[in-house]
Amino acid sequence: MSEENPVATVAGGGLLDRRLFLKKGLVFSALALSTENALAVVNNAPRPPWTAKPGQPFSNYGQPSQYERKTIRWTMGNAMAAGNGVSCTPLQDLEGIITPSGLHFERHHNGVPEIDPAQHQLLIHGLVEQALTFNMADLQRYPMTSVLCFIECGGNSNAGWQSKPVETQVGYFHGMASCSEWTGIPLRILLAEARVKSSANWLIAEGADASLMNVSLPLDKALDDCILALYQNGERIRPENGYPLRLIAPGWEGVVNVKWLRRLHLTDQPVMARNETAKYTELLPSGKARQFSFVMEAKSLITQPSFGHKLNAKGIYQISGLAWSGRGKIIRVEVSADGGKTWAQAQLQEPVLSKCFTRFRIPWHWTGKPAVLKSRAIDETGYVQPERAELLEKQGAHGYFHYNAIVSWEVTANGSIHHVYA
Ligand SMILES: Nc1nc2c(c(=O)[nH]1)N[C@H]1C(S)=C(S)[C@@H](COP(=O)(O)O)O[C@H]1N2
Ligand SMILES: [Mo]
Repeated sequence: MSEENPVATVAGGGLLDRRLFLKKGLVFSALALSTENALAVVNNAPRPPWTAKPGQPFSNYGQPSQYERKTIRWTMGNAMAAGNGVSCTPLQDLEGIITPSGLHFERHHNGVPEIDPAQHQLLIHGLVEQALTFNMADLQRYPMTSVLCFIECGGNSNAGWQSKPVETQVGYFHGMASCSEWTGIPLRILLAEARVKSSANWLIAEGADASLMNVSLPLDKALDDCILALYQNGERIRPENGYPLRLIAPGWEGVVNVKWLRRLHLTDQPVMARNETAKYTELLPSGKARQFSFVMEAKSLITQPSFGHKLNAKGIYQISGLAWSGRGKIIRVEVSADGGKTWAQAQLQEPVLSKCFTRFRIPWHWTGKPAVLKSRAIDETGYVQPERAELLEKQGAHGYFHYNAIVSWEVTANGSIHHVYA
């Protein structure tokens, strides 16, 4: 399409009104057929082989189509310590807001423990009137609730700190972020049962993996919206993501979402663990490091089209992407097709939930000229996702964690897509 489909642009570079998706007669790329030819397709085409014999029998646990075998997590292990590394969610290949459990990113410090739920226990102790232990069957009796939220590693997108734009697919760059429905027990219920002493301010959560990873969490957050999750997207949590029990701290950096949870120790001070001192802190231009920077600030990125995709023809495309904020709901996502000179408002797909992935979309008429696509998220606190230069000015150029700058995709005249700092 569509030199003959003149729709008014709402911003430079061919961005169209977000409501145009609802308009009839907008031509995307389907092959147009006459009625005669359409009938011929139905009547004369050879019958596809899968309609000629009965299909496969039932299966106990469904798997993706064999044609989708390329939609996988990219694993980045550590040659010296196989269990320490990450695998990334292929965000560029997914749609909607929920990450399939088998594609949720992974970050382990010492591998995935094989925990027998019949032997696993949770201990709550320290500054409480009554220390308690729970086995998994005990926990099943408590009232549960669901939280749909993203988990994002504080180190996600850290290639953005490099001085030259790294050319790789979205998932490899930004895929240490995923979104699930987590179901479990509000932590405040269990803390009330243990009767937390007024001297308690912190809670140290510890996992039952070989790294016994632990981190400190302010008690306020624990009492606010944390849950102890037993289920992920309806089924028991996958081993990689914390089976049989995990702490969920919505909107807060991945590391405090302790997996394989075995202990909650109530204290008056943080424990100063490795992952809140040596790691997951940010060196600032002043030379001081920022510690306990829990909240993941608003971020967005265009996943479709993005690096690795190719536009094969001029015409109308749907730009699609993800936005999220650890502070609450996304209220607006703006998209630019001219490198940030002008912006248009994208459509937010319902439901728009607090601390959850939000899917945005906007139609775009690509005329075949070079363009630079960007997206910018704004959350309910009024926070605006910064341009890269702004982020560097505030945080310095030597960061590693909490990179949330605007992402720019350059579309060249031949339709290939590159990552640029623009
Ligand atoms: N016990 C334990 N919990 C852990 C970790 C770990 O190695 N051990 N990694 C943390 C980090 S750094 C992140 S980003 C998240 C990743 O969660 P996921 O693997 O389910 O995506 O888990 C956190 N919880
Ligand atoms: Mo992390």
